[in-house]
Amino acid sequence: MKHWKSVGALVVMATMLPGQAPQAPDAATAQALKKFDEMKFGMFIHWGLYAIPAGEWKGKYVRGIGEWIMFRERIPVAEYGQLAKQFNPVKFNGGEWAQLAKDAGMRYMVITSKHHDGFAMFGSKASAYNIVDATPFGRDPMKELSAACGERGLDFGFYYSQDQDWHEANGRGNNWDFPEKRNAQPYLEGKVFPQVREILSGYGPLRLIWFDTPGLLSEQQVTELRATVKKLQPGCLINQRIGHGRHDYAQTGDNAIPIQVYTKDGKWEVPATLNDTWGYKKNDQHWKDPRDLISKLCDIVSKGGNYLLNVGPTAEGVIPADSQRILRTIGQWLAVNGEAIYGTSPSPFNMRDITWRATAKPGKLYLHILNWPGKSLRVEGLESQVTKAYFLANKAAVKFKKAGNGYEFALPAKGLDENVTVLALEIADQQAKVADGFRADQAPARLDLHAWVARLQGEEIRYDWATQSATHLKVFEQETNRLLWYPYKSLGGKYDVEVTYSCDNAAAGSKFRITSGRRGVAERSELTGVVEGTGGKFATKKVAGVLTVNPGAETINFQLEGDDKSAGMKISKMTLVKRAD
Ligand code: FHN
Repeated sequence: MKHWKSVGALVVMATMLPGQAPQAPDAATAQALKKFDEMKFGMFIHWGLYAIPAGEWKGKYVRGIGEWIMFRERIPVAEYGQLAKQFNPVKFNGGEWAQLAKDAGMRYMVITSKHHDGFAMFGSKASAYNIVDATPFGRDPMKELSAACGERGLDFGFYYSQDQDWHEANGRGNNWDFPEKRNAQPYLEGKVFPQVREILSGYGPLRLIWFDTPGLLSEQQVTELRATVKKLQPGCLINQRIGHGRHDYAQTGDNAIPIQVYTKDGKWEVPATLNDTWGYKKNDQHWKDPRDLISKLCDIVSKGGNYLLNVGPTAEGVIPADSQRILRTIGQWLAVNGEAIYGTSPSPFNMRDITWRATAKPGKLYLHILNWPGKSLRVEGLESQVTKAYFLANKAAVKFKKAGNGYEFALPAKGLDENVTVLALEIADQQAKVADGFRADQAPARLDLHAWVARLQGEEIRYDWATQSATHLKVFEQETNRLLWYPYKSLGGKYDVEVTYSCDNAAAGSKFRITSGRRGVAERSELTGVVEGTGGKFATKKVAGVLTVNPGAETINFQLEGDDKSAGMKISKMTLVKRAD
């Protein structure tokens, strides 16, 4: 069971990223970045041999993300490679996939050309372990897909796992077939550089190349990898997971959304799942609610990011029906409200709660109402004069008045849209003026970290919309379900901490732990406490001690320790109160 721990270690390398400045852009890169920033929403596709076992090996359910099955089960290369002989996605239709992305309002697509299992999903001369040469399918689906995207005006890009390759003795990760010390250079020269050249040469202009789990490659190797890309397509953007700061734009961790507006390290993107896996897993039916995803899109864009939302097609080449339903719902929302998303700039306000988010265009503000506040919406700190307010959904004028340090808008009792209603404001300034204390670059003195903003990590953890809280905080020997918030340079200092939760008296008693730190870095701050019974009602409890958040801290975590007696507790938020000392 020891190897489960190393899954964590390998994934960690992919997530401890924001905080590095990107490479200074040349003209082609700068132009591509501008386009990329405008697009906001893209489709991620994880498709490979792992779609055949689909989360089950030899009749046994395998926990965790589906595309990691080879690693988790330590399946020998010779055995896993047999899957290629069965791979025959006869229902694959590139036009349908591209059309789905288009219908969803997505503006770009990124698909796995080679994941960590080492199998190329394109016709490769550099390795016979590829979809054209090793499967009965015998076609190159990437040709069809890149063409279908081009026809529909969607930008196209490839995911490529550069360091991890469990098929190769000199790739990283497979120590069950290849226990000897690895030498990355021959693997890079024999497979990675040639395949990267292939995908940059045979599939038209790529908007981006998406490397992953940079891991252990040297700075020189990564610099050469970057040069290989830019030599063939200077305008092809390179994501942060290339490693060593050789990127054009950044990623947050998987499913990780910064708690505040984040513009310090250039453009960034949130890679995220529709359920709990990237590659298809037949048992994973934990589909996220379209309302949640639409709200997350607003949240991410208001903070400065793009949203790269994943689908995991089956081995037959079909995108699961639930994924299609969810994506088309998002597309319908964007058809009405896209003006408030595409081509916008981030919120000029800081995020105080989860009632609304804002995006901006010159002379305009868009207020995305995520949780309907009743008959009026107060927007504190807005100093620019509002000249007009209306809903994007029906263009109906909304009454407003100046109130205190901001504005108050009169709302109907219910939202116009069951997902998110957007209120558009015309303002007298090109860029909104916002009062001190409310501006995007200032964290509120009492900062509520809502469960909704956290990454909910684990297969069992759930978000309960009715109470806006997270529950099912299960603890397993190798994994713990938990909430993670991502400050990404927006915080720094010492904080008193309060936790708002509910717990039945009979289920009380588990120890909880709150930590702040950067993974892979020993220094971290930690508080512990015991879950108290609240008679099932929400109550706010102060935690003993002081939490130190380093300005470079990547996460703030909440989890139960030791036993899962209180797993059914519901946590709605953690509040950080800045201390004077
Ligand atoms: O290990 C991969 C994982 O399988 C998946 O591809 C995600 C997508 O962002 N990236 C890695 C983990 O961060």
